[in-house]
Amino acid sequence: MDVRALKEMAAEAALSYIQPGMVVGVGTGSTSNLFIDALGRAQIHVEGYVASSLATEARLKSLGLPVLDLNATGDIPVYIDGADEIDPHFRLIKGGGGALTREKIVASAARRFICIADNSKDKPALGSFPLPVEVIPFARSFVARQLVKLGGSPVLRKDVTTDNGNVILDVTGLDLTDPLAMEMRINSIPGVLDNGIFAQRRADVVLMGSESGLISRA
Ligand code: ABF
Repeated sequence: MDVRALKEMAAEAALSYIQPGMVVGVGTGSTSNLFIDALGRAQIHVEGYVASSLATEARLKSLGLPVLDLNATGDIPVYIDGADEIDPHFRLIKGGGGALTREKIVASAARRFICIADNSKDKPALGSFPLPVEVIPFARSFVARQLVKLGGSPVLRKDVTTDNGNVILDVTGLDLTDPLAMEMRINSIPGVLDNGIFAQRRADVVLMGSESGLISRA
């Protein structure tokens, strides 16, 4: 089975968490795109979808799926999104696609966060994937120096401007043995909008496609 088929297995399984009439948060990335395609085929009569990026909004709309503004919805029953790394406690690294801030906002507004992935994302601990940090351009250099003081090696992601008009620093070398502490520490640097550690708001359910079938953890 190729990786796409494993992602599709997880994306299809996530459909069972959606009930008619719900507001559903939708993530960003290739696995989320497969989930959106599955939504297009399933045509569940939801109230609408809250998109975690402009790309997701465009894909939902291209399939005729109704998109809602987060400011016009209350709490969201369920959020479905992918990840770059998943640890055994359902803490995540996200943001390889650059949409981490809106993803964290929608995940935090959701009562349940269902993480969908192929099982290559299953890790004993976080930290091999470079940590994305969204930074206000004015503060780029200052924030990079603070990240070096924390033990990291930040690299500016080339030719990327986020949906919020910011830049991304991809950081290797950080000690993520306490992901929650590092999430908070990085977010306390002035100029950082958010970072891709999802420890404060972890996933509630993990659905992973694997060669031996769907792995479902809750
Ligand atoms: C988003 O998509 C991101 O947070 C993460 O970077 C990425 C997951 O990668 P993919 O689904 O493309 O494998 O959820």
